[in-house]
Amino acid sequence: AQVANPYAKGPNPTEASVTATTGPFAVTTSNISSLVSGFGGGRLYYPTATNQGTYGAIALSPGFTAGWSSIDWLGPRLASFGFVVIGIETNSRYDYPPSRGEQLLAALDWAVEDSPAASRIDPTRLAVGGHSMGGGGSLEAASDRPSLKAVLPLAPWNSDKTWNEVQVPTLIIGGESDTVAPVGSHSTPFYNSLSGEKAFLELNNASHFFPQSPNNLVAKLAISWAKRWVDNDTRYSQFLCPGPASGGLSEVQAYRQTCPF
Ligand code: 9J3
Ligand code: ZN
Repeated sequence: AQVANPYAKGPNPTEASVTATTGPFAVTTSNISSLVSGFGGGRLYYPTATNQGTYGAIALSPGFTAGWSSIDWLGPRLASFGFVVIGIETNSRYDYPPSRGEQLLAALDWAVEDSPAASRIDPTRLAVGGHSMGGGGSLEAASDRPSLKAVLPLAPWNSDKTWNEVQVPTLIIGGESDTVAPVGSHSTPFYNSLSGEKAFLELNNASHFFPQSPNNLVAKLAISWAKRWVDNDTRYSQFLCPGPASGGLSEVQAYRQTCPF
């Protein structure tokens, strides 16, 4: 007989549910003081319900010179599917990826130990992500903390092109027309070097700034990646394997993955 997955939560997903602007869980939001240790504060999003078991937590960093507000649509979007999300401000908006990686880990530690959502979080199921240098920082975090369950780099930028030490499941999303972190010199070599389960979505004609606007395809894959690897919820594999098709009028320039998973 099949053993129920204790981490799976919410109804069986459909194409409509994973592209909807909100998920099944009501979300509580609060500001994070800039006086916290190791990162610059930000905003916390967590499912209000206390009868769903514990939640995984995902820390997200904006890019160079940007604040959390630049990508804040992702906070409630992910949290409403059953995750605690920490949207960070960086200590300085000029911090580079190694610092952003440390700050993402500090934000997870704060969330688990000191945040209003601490009692809701399963400290063994944590993830990171971010935009540009924040995405590059999420790879740094995964390199430093192999116990992470998932990485979500969006238009990632890093001067380090080689991440073979990273075995944490990683979904990279890049833009075909990104001239700041071109996929050919960032996302593609990052993806090729990763050693664990991975997927790479290249968005047709998208610029470096695609993560700064709500996008149903980005949300669908990010939610599915977090569900699959943070919650071990294989009900979401259908959106990752074989994954979105390219060609014609598709938003997809290319999609690669290491399915089945
Ligand atoms: O976080 C980013 O948008 C990084 C792109 C960048 O401006 O890098 C130049 C050093
Ligand atoms: Zn490296």
